[in-house]
Amino acid sequence: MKKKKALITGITGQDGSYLTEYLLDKGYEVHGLVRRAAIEDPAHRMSRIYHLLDRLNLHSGLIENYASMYNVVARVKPDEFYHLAAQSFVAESFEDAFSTLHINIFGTLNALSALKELTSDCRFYFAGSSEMFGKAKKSPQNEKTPFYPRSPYGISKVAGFDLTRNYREAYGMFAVTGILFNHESPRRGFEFVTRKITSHAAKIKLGLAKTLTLGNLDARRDWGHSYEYIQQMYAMLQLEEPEDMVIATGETHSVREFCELAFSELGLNWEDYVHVDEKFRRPSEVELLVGDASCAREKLGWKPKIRFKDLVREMVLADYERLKKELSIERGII
Ligand code: G4F
Repeated sequence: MKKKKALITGITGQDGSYLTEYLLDKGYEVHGLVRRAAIEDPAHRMSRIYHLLDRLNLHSGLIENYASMYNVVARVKPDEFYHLAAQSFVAESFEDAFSTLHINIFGTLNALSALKELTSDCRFYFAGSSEMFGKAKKSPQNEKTPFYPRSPYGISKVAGFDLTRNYREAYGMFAVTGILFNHESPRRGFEFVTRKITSHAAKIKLGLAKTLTLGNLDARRDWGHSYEYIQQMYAMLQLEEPEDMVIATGETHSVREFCELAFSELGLNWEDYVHVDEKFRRPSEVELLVGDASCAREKLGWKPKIRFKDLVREMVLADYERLKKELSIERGII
């Protein structure tokens, strides 16, 4: 049987790397669209997929450039397209709203438009976000909850959601949005609060740092594991009918609770090390997110297995072991 072809944007990121492994295991031919700079410096910029490079097909280009997108879609003619690439750091979207909106909105429009022109049977997944709910009027949030984005990033994701729905309704394409709540792992970028906490807690334990400075400790998020979430992206594209869906654990915890747990895993009291600085607060904050994933539970059989406590433990221990190894190499012990 002919191998199915998947094209992934954002393949070098946390979700992209797990999804690539998952699809390769399923026998897919996997293609990725990456920036030229990543191909020039694979050890650093492609560290999450470095171990997979000989099993992948990478194409250089920019998602925000229609010609790049058109060319790669024409070359690959994918069966499934996972559009994960974005400027995904909410705080940065306040600093540079123009780039965020440009990359995120045109990236999605370019992908949908190229697919419509070249291979409209391809199934399309758009990485939506719980940030679209923003200052939500009700909790928990589900597919019927009105959007109230609180950042340029959130606004760009609402636009991507609407574009995806419009291509589905106007052209009959199988195009869906996964409204994923926060999902983390040891592969998470260091700028996000969870990884910032786990990497600093590990550094403090090893004597490599003294303090950790954060912003709003009261913000609450519904945190799940990336590896479980990418499986739901795949499952959404295997349904008979296209449908947008919330993926979440249904539990919410504060940044403070995350700190408490992460530090205590390493035998530390977080209050001795964590400071607050206003500069890490956002001009407009999303205070509380918690998802109602009953639709995914019913249609995909979704049930999170990795709980909050296990997620925090996995992340903090991974950072501790990584830094310990780096230290030993530096000191010539191994
Ligand atoms: O980890 P965060 O930066 O993630 P945020 O803003 O919730 O967004 C993430 O999840 C979304 C899904 O809902 C994705 F769409 C998005 O791409 C991204 O992956 O911040 C979480 C919370 C915020 O309320 C923030 O204000 O932590 C608070 N926080 C407090 N101190 C901090 C810090 N966040 C960061 N990054 N750094 C801090 O020092």
